[in-house]
Amino acid sequence: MPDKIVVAGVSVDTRHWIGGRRVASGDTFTDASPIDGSVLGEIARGGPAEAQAAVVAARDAFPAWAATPRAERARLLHAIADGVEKRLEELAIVETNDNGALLRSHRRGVMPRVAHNFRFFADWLLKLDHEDFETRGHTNHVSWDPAGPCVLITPWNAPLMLATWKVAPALAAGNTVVLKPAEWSPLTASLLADIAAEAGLPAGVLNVVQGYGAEIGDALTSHPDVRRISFTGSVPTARRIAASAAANLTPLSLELGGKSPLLVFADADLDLAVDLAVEQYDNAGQVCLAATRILVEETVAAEFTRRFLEKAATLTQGDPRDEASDIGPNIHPRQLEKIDGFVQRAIAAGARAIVGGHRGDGQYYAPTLLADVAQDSEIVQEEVFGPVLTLQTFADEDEAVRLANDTRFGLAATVATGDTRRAERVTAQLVAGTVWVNCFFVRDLLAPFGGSRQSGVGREGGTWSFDFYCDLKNTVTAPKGWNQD
Ligand code: TXE
Repeated sequence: MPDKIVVAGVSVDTRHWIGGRRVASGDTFTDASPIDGSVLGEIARGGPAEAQAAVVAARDAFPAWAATPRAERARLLHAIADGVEKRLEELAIVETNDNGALLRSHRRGVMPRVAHNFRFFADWLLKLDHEDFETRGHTNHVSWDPAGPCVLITPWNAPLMLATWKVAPALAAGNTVVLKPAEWSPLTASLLADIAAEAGLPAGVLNVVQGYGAEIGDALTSHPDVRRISFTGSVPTARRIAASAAANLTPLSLELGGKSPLLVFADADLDLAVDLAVEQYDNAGQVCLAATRILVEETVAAEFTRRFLEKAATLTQGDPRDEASDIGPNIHPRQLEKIDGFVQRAIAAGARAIVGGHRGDGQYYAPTLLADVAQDSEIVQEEVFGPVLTLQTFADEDEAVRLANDTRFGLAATVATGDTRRAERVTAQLVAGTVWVNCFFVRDLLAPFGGSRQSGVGREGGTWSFDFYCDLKNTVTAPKGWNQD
């Protein structure tokens, strides 16, 4: 297996990055591009041995990194952000070739945010306050202690973005990291390892292992030296990880799927509501937050649908490297099959495709809107993770809230209304980690992010990230002179 492959002119190392060294595996897996199915290269296929080596490297590097002054840790994180910005175009083009998301989004939105993830947590680290207070003359000192080696397991829908949401706060907190990116999009994690090394991050502080979750995952998540596990991905995999982590009661952060609603009230700006609805096709629908259940007040449903059709007809589906494209391919032939399975079963059960309802060419799926769907049907209850939306109507506010909350998920919800009072009433009743009113996808790292119900456990962002990645310690010191003659 060659140690490096060239993707769109960018050289990417296909080996693991463990303890500051590139490490090959005997076996490999094939990484293909969703754009045209072409093989990008063979990637090191890690298993228990690589998991063990990476956790040991992280464990050995931990004491020195934890003891590194905060200002120095912050400086190194800013240096990584500089490296991301310097190689922004390379990261953008490699990510697009690897996961099929739009190049223009990677260039202008995602990769700048990747750099921001490092800067934000570097700055936050410096603001993190230790607390002191007194109890009957005794001093309480509450400190944010680094927890230890962290295993971070990430998905393919926004590979570097979601990886760095975890890597940046974990490193800032003084922890060491083993990052396992998804096997369908392994490349930018390898570039991140290069960037971190160039920035001067000490060996073993960030390790990257590649491979199939089923082969390397358990050895990582059941390892007794791992102090935190953070995972973004599917609910079934989260259950396996939670079971594996239970052996050592390793604390978990789980960011899982969703089946979020978009509630459109008759008093809403309908053009805005339609824009919000069509936005759900972004990233070919492979967004955990996507509001895939569109709930519209009966009286405006016909007009909403008419405008939706008009707007959807303006979308261009095509090569994600083309600046003119709005919707790219789906990640993998298996994902495409899964999406089509959901749609065809829904149609067989009586759903009506207002638009789409079928595959496109290659790995593309036609943007789809399905009406006449029952609330308890699979298409309304299960996460599709493709460009597939459902349309339902409601008679009044109570019914809107009831339908919105009738799900095992609770990641996000969006409300379109022109009535502030209504917005307050409705948002107060919705079960969701994030609720947007007349907007979507506005995400500040200061805010807590995560899901209720089966959409996840824990919150990421701002202080909440440090809550998770630190061991909070309270040290109580007796008053001077206590117990002394
Ligand atoms: O995800 P997995 P898959 C949802 C979405 C999608 C479905 C399936 O509905 O259609 O999940 O996607 C690693 N121990 N989301 O199967 O399996 C795996 O290698 C440890 C929502 O690709 O959850 C990868 O790195 N790790 C979502 C990561 O888990 C294991 C994003 C995610 O893969 C493992 C992705 C194991 N036993 C999918 N098995 C979101 N919330 O954004 C797998 N992995």
